[in-house]
Amino acid sequence: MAASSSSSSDPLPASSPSQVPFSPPSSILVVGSGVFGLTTALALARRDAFSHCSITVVDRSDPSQPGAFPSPDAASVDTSRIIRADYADSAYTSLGDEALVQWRKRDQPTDPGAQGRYRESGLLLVADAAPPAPDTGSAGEGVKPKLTGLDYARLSWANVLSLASKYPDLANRVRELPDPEAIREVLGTRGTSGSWGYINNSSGWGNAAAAMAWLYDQAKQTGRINFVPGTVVSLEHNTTSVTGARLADGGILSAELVVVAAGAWTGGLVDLAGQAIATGQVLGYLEITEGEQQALANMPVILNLSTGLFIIPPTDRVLKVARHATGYINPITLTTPPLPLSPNTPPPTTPITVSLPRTSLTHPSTTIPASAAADLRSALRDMLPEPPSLHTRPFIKTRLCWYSDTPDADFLIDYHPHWRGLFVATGDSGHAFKFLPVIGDKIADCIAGNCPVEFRGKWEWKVKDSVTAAAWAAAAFTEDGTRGEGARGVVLDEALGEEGQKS
Ligand SMILES: *[C@@H]1O[C@H](CO)[C@@H](O)[C@H](O)[C@H]1NC(C)=O
Ligand SMILES: *[C@@H]1O[C@H](CO)[C@@H](O)[C@H](O)[C@H]1NC(C)=O
Ligand SMILES: *[C@@H]1O[C@H](CO)[C@@H](O)[C@H](O)[C@H]1NC(C)=O
Ligand SMILES: *[C@H]1O[C@H](CO)[C@@H](O)[C@H](O)[C@H]1NC(C)=O
Repeated sequence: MAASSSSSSDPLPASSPSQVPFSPPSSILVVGSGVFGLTTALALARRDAFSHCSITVVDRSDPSQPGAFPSPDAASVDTSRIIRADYADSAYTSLGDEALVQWRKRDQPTDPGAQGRYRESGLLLVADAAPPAPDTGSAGEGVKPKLTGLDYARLSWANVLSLASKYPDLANRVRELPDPEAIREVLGTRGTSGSWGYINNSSGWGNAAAAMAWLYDQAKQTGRINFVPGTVVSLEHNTTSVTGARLADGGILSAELVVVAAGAWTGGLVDLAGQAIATGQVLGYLEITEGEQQALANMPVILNLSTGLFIIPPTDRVLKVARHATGYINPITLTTPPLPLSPNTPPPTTPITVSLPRTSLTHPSTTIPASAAADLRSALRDMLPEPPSLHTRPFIKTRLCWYSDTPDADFLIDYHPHWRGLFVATGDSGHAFKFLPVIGDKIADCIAGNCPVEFRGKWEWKVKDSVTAAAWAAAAFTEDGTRGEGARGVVLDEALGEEGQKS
């Protein structure tokens, strides 16, 4: 069944503002102050069209409290995120390039990339020739063909070359690494390497927590945003419309338009119909010496698209290694069901289970599976031959970072097709941080009914009925070519438990 031929409930006129003149609501409630939520609030606050609209941001972390924001278990914490325009999909290459123009502004302390928020260390992408990823079948309508890491790297290279034709000096800053020998030379490795790759000296990395603090300052300075600390437990609605959000303390925040930007937690509030699920991705941190810090200070970011393993240059004597892969799921049976797919959806007959984050705040003893720690260790050996002293050094900390993953890694930024008064901005798929300087304006454009042409279709709410939802749920795991070849749908508890039994 085509997604558009929904019979259960016709899309409401108010949910497709491109067809009717857009008139800004009198009040907007943004649920979540991560990259999507906070940039949206800031962009709206700066727009004349919204000058009579009250803007409220609710989040469980209170940004006015030292150390509480960004929440230590949110996705945009710690000191490093890859910032690249290197994408297999040219729409994201252009958006990444737009973001990089902003990140490179570093002259004034308030510029996005100033005070160490962005560093242009270069990015080394490598991949192995591998058999195509197995087709798990039954992908939903509009799901992109699956790419291997090598496909992704080659498409990304083509997109970088086409950007280079726009920026002549870029041509001097990217170089193909056509064979293992060339990769080994750049890495300084003697042993393994990918079979193909390239280096782009015009990409780098950003300090996530510092950038979020900067973003909060920008938002606060508008004087237009009301920040409310509180944990949203459900959305309030009547028979046609979402009307607000209910907080854990029983309080209710009402608004004409609710924008849910709750990252990996979104599925607990809104039935996303298989379009996005929470996956936990592993990270490890090593403490290094001052000498090691200096030796590694000028290394590029290294990303192996065949495994999803990557290493970011160290800051303050901490080196981070991580795996951007299919991750772990954490199925939770909800006591309060999420907002159903449509006002006409019959109430669930059995409790609803969705994958939701399990973090260091809710479960302080959560570790990462030993096999994942071993993978992180192998990244250190394969990608960072010098200094060898790092290869056996224990991690000072490991953690899970929770993504809101979509099958095609496209974001989910759209009005809800069946509920009035509801807009969602989620589905980060673990690659949204880099867009921090520009994404809020794109989301605000979508709210105003002007989704950027190149993202129409990609960012839209695609699953409009339960039949399509079932097909999407079957294809739940991100297959965009950046996630390595690992198993899909591994349950965190089982991965931890099996190892517990083994040891
Ligand atoms: C990238 O930068 C590194 C370090 O500055 C340099 O050695 C290398 O030649 C550069 N590569 C390209 C392709 O510009
Ligand atoms: C990237 O991963 C592949 C697959 O595991 C491996 O063969 C290759 O050596 C890795 N390359 C680097 C540079 O780590
Ligand atoms: C539901 O709430 C919306 C927004 O407040 C309102 O416009 C609409 O009239 C309400 N519908 C019903 C049936 O109460
Ligand atoms: C490498 O090159 C582009 C072009 O400057 C640059 O914007 C970005 O930093 C990197 N990634 C690309 C193009 O994919």
